[in-house]
Amino acid sequence: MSDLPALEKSALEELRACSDEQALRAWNSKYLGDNGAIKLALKKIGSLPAAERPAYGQQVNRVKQTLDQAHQEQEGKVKQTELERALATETLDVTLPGRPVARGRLHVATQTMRQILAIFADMGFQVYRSREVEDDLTNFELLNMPPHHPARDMWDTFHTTTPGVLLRTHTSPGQIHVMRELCPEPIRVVLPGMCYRYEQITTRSEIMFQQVEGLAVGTSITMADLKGTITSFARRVFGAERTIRIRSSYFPFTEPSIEVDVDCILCQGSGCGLCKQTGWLEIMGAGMVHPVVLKNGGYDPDKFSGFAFGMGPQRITMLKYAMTDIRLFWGNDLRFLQQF
Ligand code: FA5
Repeated sequence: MSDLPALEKSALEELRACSDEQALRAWNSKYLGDNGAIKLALKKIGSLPAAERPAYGQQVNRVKQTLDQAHQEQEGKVKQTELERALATETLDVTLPGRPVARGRLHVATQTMRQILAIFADMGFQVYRSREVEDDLTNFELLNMPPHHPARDMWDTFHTTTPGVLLRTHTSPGQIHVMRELCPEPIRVVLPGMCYRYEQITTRSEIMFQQVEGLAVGTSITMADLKGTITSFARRVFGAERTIRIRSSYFPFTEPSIEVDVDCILCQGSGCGLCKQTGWLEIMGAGMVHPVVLKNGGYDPDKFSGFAFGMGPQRITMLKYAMTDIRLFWGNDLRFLQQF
């Protein structure tokens, strides 16, 4: 029994010297752990004469309790000291400004699209959303292009694995959907959205690009209305002084068909790199809705007439900012996107 007071004394002395959690853990396994001094003392009971065992056992338990309690107290002290040290050294300045959150912005294509739709809204055109996956019938046939019509060559097409189902090559099939939905009411709509063509990608052509279609149908709509609408639009987008030029063209779904140029926004028509020295920039295809298309939409061409136009807002953006490569639009390069 004589070894127990010495054990208790040295254990308590060592415990007082423990100033951090690591030292406390080492002390704990030395004295109270599975192979610690107290366990050894308890094992020793079996080897003592029977008469001494109860007194020795009581002593060991008392020392164990003392050490347990002392350990708890020392642990509390160490934790408190650690907390005070942390509070004193690791100060937090809550008045510092926070880290700024990176703010996104609208893509330049979306900005242009919204501007175009807003201009047409001012002229009374509503937005009509039409599907991007079309059938051959609506994308071509009902627009006056029967199978094997040579004009189909103007629109290289992505076909799906379902026969007759394709990605629309232009927004014009939307004309059929609107007419069939609203007939016999007069129509004034714009149809924005993505179009797809199986084309060579170049600085001016993408396989996936936006268009904005316009359609007006009524009982006394003439080419003068088309001209007035386009002139008004061009002046809002490119500047109040703009004039437009109309060239005759061909689309199967309009008759007569035209292509529209605006005088160059950079050189005012005198000739420069942007307009390739012509003084003019092409902005859209258009025309008076073909009688066959009016009929396919449900309108009697003897009573109703209409105009339609189709433009590429990305090409308009390129003209506005003198951009040279259409591939920048969907390239996801922040150096490009952050300029707008
Ligand atoms: C058409 O798609 C006709 N549907 C337009 C139309 C509508 C005419 C209504 C008459 C009446 P076009 O293929 O020219 O026409 O395309 C129209 C515009 O879409 C072009 O002027 C151009 O701005 C844009 N566009 C055409 N192909 C691409 C392409 N690969 N990449 C980017 N923009 C394109």
